[in-house]
Amino acid sequence: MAFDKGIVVKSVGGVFTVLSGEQKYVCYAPKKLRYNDFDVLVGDRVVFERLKHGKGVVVEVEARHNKLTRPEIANVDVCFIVLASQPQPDFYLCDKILINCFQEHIEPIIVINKSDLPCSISDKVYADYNGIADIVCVSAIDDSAKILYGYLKGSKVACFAGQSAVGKTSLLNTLLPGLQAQTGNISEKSGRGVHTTRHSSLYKTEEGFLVDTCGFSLCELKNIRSDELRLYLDDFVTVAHDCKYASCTHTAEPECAVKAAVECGKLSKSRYERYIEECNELKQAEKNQY
Ligand SMILES: Nc1nc2c(ncn2[C@@H]2O[C@H](COP(=O)(O)OP(=O)(O)O)[C@@H](O)[C@H]2O)c(=O)[nH]1
Ligand SMILES: [Mg+2]
Ligand SMILES: [Zn+2]
Repeated sequence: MAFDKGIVVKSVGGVFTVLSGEQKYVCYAPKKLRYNDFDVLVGDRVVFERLKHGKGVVVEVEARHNKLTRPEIANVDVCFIVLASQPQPDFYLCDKILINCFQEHIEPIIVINKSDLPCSISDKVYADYNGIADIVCVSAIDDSAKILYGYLKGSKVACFAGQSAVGKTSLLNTLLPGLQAQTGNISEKSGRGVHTTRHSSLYKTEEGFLVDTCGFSLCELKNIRSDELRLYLDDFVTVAHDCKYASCTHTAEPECAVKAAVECGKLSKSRYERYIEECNELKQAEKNQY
C-alpha cells in the first residue's frame, strides 16, 4: 500500500480533493474520520492511501491548529485584513478581526487596498497598528498586490477579511487569475445567504494557498469574556506588565500602565477607546445571557 501526505483543497458531498505535490487525488474518507471534530475539512493536512486512477482514501487527519466556522476551514495561517479609503474604514471591525486572529493563532496582515486612488488613511492606520501587524499598501488593479504572495511562503494558507466593498474579491481575482469571482456588492451582507451555501476551496498560488471565501467568522467576537478581552490585544499586553493589578482591565483600576501609555501617546488613544467600547459591548452581551 502506498501512503502519501497532502492538503484538502476542496470538499463536496463527502468527496475530498487532496493536493499532494502537483497532483490532485479524489479521495473518500471512512466514517470514523468523519464524526464531529474529526470531519475532514478543507485545509486539513491528511495522510491518504493512494489507489489507482488518481483516487485515494484518507486514513489520517493531522491535528489542526485552528478551525474557522464561516467558511468551515482548517489551519488558516494568515489573514489579510483589507481596508481602503473608500468605503471609510471600520477600525472597530479591524480590531475585532485582530483579536480573533490573536485567539486563533493567525498572522494578521493589514492590507490598505485601492492605493491607486488618493489615499488618506495610511497615517491613521500606521498610528493605530504599527507594531501590531504588518501593514502593506496595494491596489487590486495593478501588479502591486503580488507582494501578498510573500506572506504565503512555506505553503501557508491565507484568507481575506474586512468590510464590504474594500476590494477583497478584486484582490482574490488579481492573485488567482483563473478564479474570476463576482465583484461588486453582491449579497455579502454579514456573510449569510449566497456565500454560506457555496463550498469554499483552497487555491494554490505561486507560493501557498488562498481561501476563495472571506473569513466571515473572523469579523465577530465569540467565546471571549469581557474581562479577558485585554489578553488578546498584543500591544496592551506588553504594557500591562506595569499595571498595579495583574488582572487590570485598564478601565477603572488605579495605577494602570495602559491608561498611562495612552495619556503619553505611547499607545493609540482611538484604539484604547474602541477597546473600552468592545469591552462594554461584551459586558452587555454577558448581562443579556442571564
Ligand atoms: N480603484 C480601485 N478600485 C477597486 C480596487 N479594488 C476593488 N475596487 C473596486 O471596489 C469595488 C468593490 O470591490 P470588491 O472586490 O467587490 O469588494 P469586496 O466587497 O471587499 O469583495 C468594485 O467596484 C471594485 O472594482 C482597487 O484596488 N482600486
Ligand atoms: Mg466580495
Ligand atoms: Zn491596566
